[in-house]
Amino acid sequence: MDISDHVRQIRGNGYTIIESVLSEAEVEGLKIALSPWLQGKRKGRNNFEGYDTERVYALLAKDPVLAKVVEHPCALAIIDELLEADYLLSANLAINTHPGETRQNFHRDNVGGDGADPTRHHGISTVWNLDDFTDTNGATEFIPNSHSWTDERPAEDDARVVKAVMPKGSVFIFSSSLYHRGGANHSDKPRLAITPQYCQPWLRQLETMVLAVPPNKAAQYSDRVQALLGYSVRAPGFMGFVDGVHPKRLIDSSYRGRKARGIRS
Ligand SMILES: O=C(O)CCC(=O)C(=O)O
Repeated sequence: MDISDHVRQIRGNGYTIIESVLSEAEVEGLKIALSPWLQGKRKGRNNFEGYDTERVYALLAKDPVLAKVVEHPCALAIIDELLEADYLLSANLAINTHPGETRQNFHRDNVGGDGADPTRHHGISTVWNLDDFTDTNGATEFIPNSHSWTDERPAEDDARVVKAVMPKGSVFIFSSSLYHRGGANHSDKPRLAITPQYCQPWLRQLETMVLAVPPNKAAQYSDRVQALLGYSVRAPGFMGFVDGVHPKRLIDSSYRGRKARGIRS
């Protein structure tokens, strides 16, 4: 399938899967970058986050290697076709679902609250699996076509549920209006994934990214990643400006200041 097939698939069915995008070495590099944060201390605080699931937020403040999936051309080429120019990174977290974790409730990402129109793409979410997603270890579950539902809600035992079974290094890309949930992990090993989620430029981001990744950290990233974080201005107009100037000026001055003080970014 080429990009237009994936775009058609997401518009039509709400999702697509691209298998084995990342090499073995890339998957390993991402796991190593995450490992200091996955020491069993960041378990979820409620049923949604999962009491047997580690969640690590603000990933781009933790290790620059983790930007690989945020700006992966394979995903962005598809999302560019589905969201408006200047779209943003809404959330970017790692989810390590441990054995014994139960399934989440079905939900949509970035719907924008009650009264939002679920038939519009408010965002596109991605799930990059760093372990194989199998029938038993908690692969993301979803209901095909549910991105276009206006009034219908899925029952938790809905028979139409499909699991995103895929070999590690793959990406599941879906409309944020698609009903989905993390599955239950009945296996004996944790299941790790990174989920960068993107939203329209007129929506509030789930994570306040310019605080999560302040200018001195954002300086090390590409222009594209900086723009996705929110160091950008929505054209036409100047939504997002700061103190009368483009927010990237803050990065540039922070970068210059750090360089002058001999600090590596
Ligand atoms: O862990 C997963 O597979 C999906 C998690 C999810 O949908 C969420 O936390 O919003």
